[in-house]
Amino acid sequence: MGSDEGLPPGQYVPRGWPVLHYGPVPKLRPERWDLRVHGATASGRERRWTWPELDTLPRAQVTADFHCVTKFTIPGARWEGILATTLAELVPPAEDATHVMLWAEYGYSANIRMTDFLAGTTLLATHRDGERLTPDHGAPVRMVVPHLYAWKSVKWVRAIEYLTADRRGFWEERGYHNLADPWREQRYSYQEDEPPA
Ligand SMILES: Nc1nc2c(c(=O)[nH]1)N[C@H]1C(S)=C(S)[C@@H](COP(=O)(O)O)O[C@H]1N2
Ligand SMILES: [Mo]
Repeated sequence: MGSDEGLPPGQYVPRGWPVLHYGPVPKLRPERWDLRVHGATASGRERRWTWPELDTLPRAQVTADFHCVTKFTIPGARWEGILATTLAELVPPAEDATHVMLWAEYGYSANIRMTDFLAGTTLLATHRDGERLTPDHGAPVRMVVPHLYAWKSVKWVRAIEYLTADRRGFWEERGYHNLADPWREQRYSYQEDEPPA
């Protein structure tokens, strides 16, 4: 293990890039695949992109550490894909949209605040470190929310739902922290009742 300096509390740098998820790796059916932005949109309508259509959206790169709540941190991952802010320009959220639910294949989900979605480093990633994502790391597209614990970085993402009230996602319903800031070690839901440090 290298130096843990500069990492959030309790984190370490592992060898390689671990694969971590609940359930099986979904099988990709490109002809049936789409990505939807729905819920509390400004227009009241949803938008949907097929796989070839998604390829036409403007692309960007984000370099950031990636922190799993099981305590490994991947330092300096170079992600490439479509910024969440780009999606929000294409499909503006309604004025009263405060949160976003990220939905994956098989119903895995994670909730984040609209401010997390619009943070500027949140993206829909297709590549990491210059290589296309492999199926076990979330291909064809995964969310990356680098400033939060990685269970919020939903692999195999299929839908982005704007919400006008917060709702807990898959792990948030099962004992994990609603906000998941690694710098505050917001790991477990029981910490939500603690006074801020
Ligand atoms: N769809 C889906 N996305 C998921 C998960 C999952 O179970 N299902 N696990 C999360 C967790 S807990 C982590 S740490 C990261 C791991 O990403 P990696 O396997 O690319 O390292 O994916 C996140 N995204
Ligand atoms: Mo994780």
